[in-house]
Amino acid sequence: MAEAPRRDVRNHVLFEVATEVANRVGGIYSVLKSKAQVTTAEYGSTYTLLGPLNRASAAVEVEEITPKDPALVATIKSMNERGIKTLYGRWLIDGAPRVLLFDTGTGYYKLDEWKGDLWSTAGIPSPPDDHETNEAIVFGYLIAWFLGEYVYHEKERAVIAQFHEWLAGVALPLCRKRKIDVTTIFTTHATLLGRYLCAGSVDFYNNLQHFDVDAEAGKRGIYHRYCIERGAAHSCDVFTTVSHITAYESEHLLKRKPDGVLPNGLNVKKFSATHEFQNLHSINRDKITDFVRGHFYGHNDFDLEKTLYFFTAGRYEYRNKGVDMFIESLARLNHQMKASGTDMTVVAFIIMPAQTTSLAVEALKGQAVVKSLRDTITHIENNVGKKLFDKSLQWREGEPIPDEKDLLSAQDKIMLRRRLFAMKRYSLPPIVTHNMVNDAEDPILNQIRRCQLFNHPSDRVKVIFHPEFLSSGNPVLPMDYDDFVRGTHMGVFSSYYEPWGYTPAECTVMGVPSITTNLSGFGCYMEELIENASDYGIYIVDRRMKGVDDSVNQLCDYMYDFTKKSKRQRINQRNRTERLSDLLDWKRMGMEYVKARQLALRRAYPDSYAEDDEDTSFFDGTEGVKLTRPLSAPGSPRERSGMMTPGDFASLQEGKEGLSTEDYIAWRLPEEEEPED
Ligand code: GDU
Repeated sequence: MAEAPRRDVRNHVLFEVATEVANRVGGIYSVLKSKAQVTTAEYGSTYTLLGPLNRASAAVEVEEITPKDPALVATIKSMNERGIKTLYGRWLIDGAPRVLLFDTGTGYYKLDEWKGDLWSTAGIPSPPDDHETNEAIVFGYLIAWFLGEYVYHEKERAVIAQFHEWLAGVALPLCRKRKIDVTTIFTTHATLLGRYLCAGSVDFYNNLQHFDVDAEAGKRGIYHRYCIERGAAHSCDVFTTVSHITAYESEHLLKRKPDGVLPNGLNVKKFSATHEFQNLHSINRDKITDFVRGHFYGHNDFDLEKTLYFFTAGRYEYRNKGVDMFIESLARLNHQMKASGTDMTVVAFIIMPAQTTSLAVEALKGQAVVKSLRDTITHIENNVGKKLFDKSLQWREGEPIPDEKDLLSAQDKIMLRRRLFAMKRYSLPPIVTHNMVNDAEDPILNQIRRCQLFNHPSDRVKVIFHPEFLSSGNPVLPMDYDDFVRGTHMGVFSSYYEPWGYTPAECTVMGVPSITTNLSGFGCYMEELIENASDYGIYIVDRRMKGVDDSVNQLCDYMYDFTKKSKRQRINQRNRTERLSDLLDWKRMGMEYVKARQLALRRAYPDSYAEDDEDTSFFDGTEGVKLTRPLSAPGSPRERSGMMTPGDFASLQEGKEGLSTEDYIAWRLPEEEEPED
């Protein structure tokens, strides 16, 4: 048989496959969307994201265009002719990457055939009633179909397909079995079993090596899903995950050691003036304050100038996201603040979507009564102003100057009196802004009840649970998430299970200090990278070596110390936090994706690389220095040479150097520093 022509590895084509392309579900959407700009800058039109078609969100996020790549045109045409509907277009985000979305509904006519095939070729079972798995199977078979046809039409260039998460992973064993001439990368953003085990009461990290994975998956009814995830991890050319902690977990739960770590970055937008983000903080803080005034109507007995806004946010995973610990620490903080006699107040927000029926009447009423008070006062202000003006015009020398007592009319007084009485309240300000479907059994509400954080006037810590993601269209708290984060003083993410954790990273690039844990990918990453991370507004709670009670106290101490900072100190800290954003920029983080793709090409097409060019491992073993103290005090840089690269920490494998460290986008923290007061 004639040897297949060698594919061009330099001018290769890149596909990225995920279920959250132009369709927000969770963190993977954030990865793809924020990374788009750097990837399109590198690949241009040879980069396409493949995902299932969600018509509602595609209508908003995608603009249809006509494909030009002849192989793509031929493949789409052939699939369309066999009944598969697709949408090709530009995703309307920074970078405007091309997307090809498959209507999985049009592939269901083959579901049974594909399920049988999955069992016979990969040994993966699929029960009849699991809709999510059925979707994953149809999507996976459509992707394998697409890639198979694409490489049949595209004979010149090498093709890389990168898959995110098990839901997009069914195509991986198929590509391997069918010997489709593509090279593949599988990136897991968590493991199924890890998420399930941690959500229960398991001592996860101390038992990772000992779990009987098949039995544990079986007990939780996710054996078939676990098979897909494990099958994907074992049949890709390059297996990666988002942090070292998840790499360790994957090695034990999926039984393959990842080839490398691809930490998540963000699309960092730099302001022309450094104080601009501080201005945004104050504008958005005022918006939150407006909400707080309404929420606490009748109980505005604390000084809003001396009030700090803390928050936690994310998908509702009570234990995994550390909400249990957050609320317990808030209770201790409340006690500590009361005991110290401080005049500060903390309002702690919990933003986690839960099942609700509607907004609560009390929450709506709060905003309404404060709004009518404001309207009435504006009206009175106008009346008073007009009267004062008229009286001043009529004034003659020798007469007394206009008396303020004559300015407020009887009618104004009645109006004001009405508004004041409307604000009388006989109950405490509510905890939750919505009517919950399962109020009595909701874990967050129950923990708040157990800790007795009831927004009593004597409480120095007030709690507000907003069981819906934020949006500027919401009548109670009309703010988008990013604006809300900017307006707060601190984010608290005391996660137990957190492969990466976008929320604290987003805080950092917006110059908002945050607390995270050394069980989160982000926390470990920052701890490795920065000496004295807390000076930069990155507080890391130890949930590995400490008992639960000690970790709760540590979290409480961090928050308590923060309440003692002066305004000036908080401003300085925000400046330092914001300076870290370059560390999280995709321009830097994206280099790990480049490395992964290089490794995938080398593994699939070793003949295309010169012998002395050989590279067998993803980790290049480069070591670097930690960032030192932000102030003039000397830091303690490690005995290292060269610059670290984002995936380098605690390398899982040592190997030859792949990309040289000079390839990394240079970053450095500015040295100037404002004086502390
Ligand atoms: N968010 C909103 N609106 C809100 C509150 C939050 O859009 O009102 C967004 C945040 O901006 C954030 C996302 O929700 O981007 C939540 O991010 P997480 O990292 O907490 O999301 P997931 O748990 O869904 O993500 C999973 C892992 C993370 C991380 C991520 C990407 O659990 O640790 O690795 O994949 O890799």
